[in-house]
Amino acid sequence: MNVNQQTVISDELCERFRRARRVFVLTGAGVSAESGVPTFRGGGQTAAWKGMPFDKISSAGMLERNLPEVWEWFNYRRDVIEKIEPNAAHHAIARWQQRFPDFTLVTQNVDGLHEAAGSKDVIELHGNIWRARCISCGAKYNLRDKERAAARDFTCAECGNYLRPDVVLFGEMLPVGALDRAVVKAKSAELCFVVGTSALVYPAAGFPEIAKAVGAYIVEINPEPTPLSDLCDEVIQGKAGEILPLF
Ligand code: BJW
Repeated sequence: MNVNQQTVISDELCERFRRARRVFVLTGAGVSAESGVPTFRGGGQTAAWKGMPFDKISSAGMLERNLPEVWEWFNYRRDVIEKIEPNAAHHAIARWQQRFPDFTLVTQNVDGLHEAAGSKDVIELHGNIWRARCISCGAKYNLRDKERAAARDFTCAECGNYLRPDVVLFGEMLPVGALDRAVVKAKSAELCFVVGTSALVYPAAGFPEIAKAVGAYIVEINPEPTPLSDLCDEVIQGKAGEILPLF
């Protein structure tokens, strides 16, 4: 194990951060936790909806069996997220984009808070809760469109078939373009931050391994250890909103 467990940033990391050109950041639900978005796992708890674990309700099987129930779960979550603002972690990551010549932000989050903080070209691996997609023709709809969202009319204006949330559920393939871009960037990273993810869900959890294999320095920021902690060069145990603004 090569873990420097600490609550402050080491001199080595400061120096690497100062000199880095190619920086790769992978975020998960923990980066939005301090904004008030519930995580899926962590703190010994697992999210559930009406007693159903989230990996059942957010699954390809449930979408086939009970699309209205899936919509109810996502409508509920949009209602929660709508009132929420980006936090200091989202803002720090948005600033990093200005600082590094080659900066990549890959998020597993569907909440859109990185964009709200000003991040550009975010690779959204698991889609976005503010979009719907036709199950038949693939037409996409912006659910920030108040009229459509208020009507909760989830049928396609193009072909009349059902819409579904434009997110990647368990057992579904990730958007190929997003996955390919993330792999290419992970393969050229010098410095890789893994922030607020339990690192249990693949393929996202594989990116730090890819970056490590090409010699990148891997830094994890999380209040709890994860299966990736042992791979990391530094583990900063703490909240993203408190640690990231220190850089
Ligand atoms: C803080 C904090 C603070 C708290 N500051 N931190 C290889 C091996 C085994 C299985 C597979 C494999 N490859 C693929 C699979 C199957 C599956 C998978 O990975 N399963 C594992 C769980 C075993 N993967 C898939 O199905 C993916 N599809 C795929 O690979 O297709 C091909 C294929 C299919 C089937 C079989 C094989 C291949 C798709 C995955 C889609 C994930 N979708 C979800 C739901 C999205 C929609 C929705 O929002 O409902 O995405 S699941 C859920 O987990 C969500 C998240 O993006 C994802 C990751 O969670 P994340 O972000 O890590 O959050 P948490 O809650 O888990 O952790 C929060 C962390 O924050 C904790 O560590 C806290 O400590 C920390 N924290 N406060 C910093 N303030």
